[in-house]
Amino acid sequence: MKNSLFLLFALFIFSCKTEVAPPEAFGPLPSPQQLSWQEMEMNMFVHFNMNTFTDMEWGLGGEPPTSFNPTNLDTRQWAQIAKAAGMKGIILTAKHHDGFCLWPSAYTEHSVKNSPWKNGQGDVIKELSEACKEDGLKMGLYLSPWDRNHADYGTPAYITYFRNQMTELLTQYGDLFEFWIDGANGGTGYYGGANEERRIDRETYYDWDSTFKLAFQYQPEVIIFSDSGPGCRWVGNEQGYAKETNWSFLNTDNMAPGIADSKILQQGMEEGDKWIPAEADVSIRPGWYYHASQDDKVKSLDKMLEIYYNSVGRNALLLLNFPVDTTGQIHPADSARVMEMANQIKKDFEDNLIDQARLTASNTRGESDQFSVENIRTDNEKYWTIDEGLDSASIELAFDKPVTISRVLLQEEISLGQRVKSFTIKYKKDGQWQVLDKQTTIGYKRILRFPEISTDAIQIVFEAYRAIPVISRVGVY
Ligand code: FUL
Repeated sequence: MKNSLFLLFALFIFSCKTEVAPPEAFGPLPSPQQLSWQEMEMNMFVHFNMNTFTDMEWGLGGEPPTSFNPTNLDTRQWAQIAKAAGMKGIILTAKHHDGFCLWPSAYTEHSVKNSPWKNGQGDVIKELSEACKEDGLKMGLYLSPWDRNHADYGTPAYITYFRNQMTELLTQYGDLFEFWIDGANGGTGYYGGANEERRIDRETYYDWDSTFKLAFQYQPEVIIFSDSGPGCRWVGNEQGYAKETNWSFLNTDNMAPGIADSKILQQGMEEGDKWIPAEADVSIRPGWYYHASQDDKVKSLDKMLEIYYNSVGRNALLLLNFPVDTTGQIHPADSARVMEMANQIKKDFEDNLIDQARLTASNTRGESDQFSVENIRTDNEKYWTIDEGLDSASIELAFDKPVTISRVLLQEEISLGQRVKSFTIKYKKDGQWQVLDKQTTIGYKRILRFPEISTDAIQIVFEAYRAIPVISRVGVY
């Protein structure tokens, strides 16, 4: 009897040791759709529409549909470039501010159906959806709320029109991963021939809550982009970078599409009550639309890499725009540049030196293998975390032979929340710890770039966090 009690007790202790409870999720959390969206990391944006043919950035709305006439439209070419460059989806301007529709909408004559392209029988959205499917890419669409063509813009009738168009796009082309709501809204325009200035109340005119509800009725999984989400938020600039401190939280009181403080959007809100991660949009050229005069103004490789490191490397998704030209294809200068960028990124992360490191941690949750620091080596579901109540934690990478590095990559397990507020990276030089960098947030992914150093040990100290750090991956390159 005594023996069996002892055995039970031993079993109890043993099971306590092997089954340590994982940390509880903390704060606002991403939905499963937001999680998969974040993992896309880099997507293609395509600005191609009436402006392509009028050499404009913002058409006035009175352009004749006959001006739209690509000579050799090839959405497969777009998809192949996106895929080759490692992008996972394509978002196209189905309708920009000038109101011209790339699909034969039943609700307007201002569309491809009255253009000479394919004798009015064409549908660019359909062609893109097929190309994306063939290449395993996801498709998203931009539908401008501002419409400088429509006679009813500014009245309630236009809201019905806008929702009808949204319904067409969300029901006729398969799954959309993202629906893009731009903030520019109101001003002068053609407006069915009125040629006047019209202003709307950005907060109330669209009754966004009801409009989004309608969108979710058709596609419950779609990520809706706008200044204030709800799926993801504008990063607050069009240069393609987030701030170093970048929280995926936002408090959207007093915000709406087109109403937001861009400084806040660039870094999120540490105390925000909703998970609304940042999307950094930027064009590979100065303009969003194609202008032959910008053929020699494609961003340099250095600039492109800076954009990558300042977006993907700062907890944002990169939406890289290609101004498709009048043939209907991506210009060779742009495709060449994005491939240079993709190849360089691949090279930058080819050789992860963590493979050669011995890892130790200041603490491991319940001393359990389940939460071992070994988990940070690879990109899997497992992570390293610590016991509750500790107010600092660190990990150390030791190398038998000195390594030369110029990048460190960190990832939090964001399904459990974004937690880290500040961390310091140190490296050993002549037997002494030196500070390499002191930084703030991590989030889904944080990459630090710095001039090469040679070292035989690296230490990452997590100094402040909203809840104990949960680190899914570390890489050194
Ligand atoms: C802006 C628009 O006004 C530009 O034309 C472009 O579409 C850009 C992505 O968003 O707000």
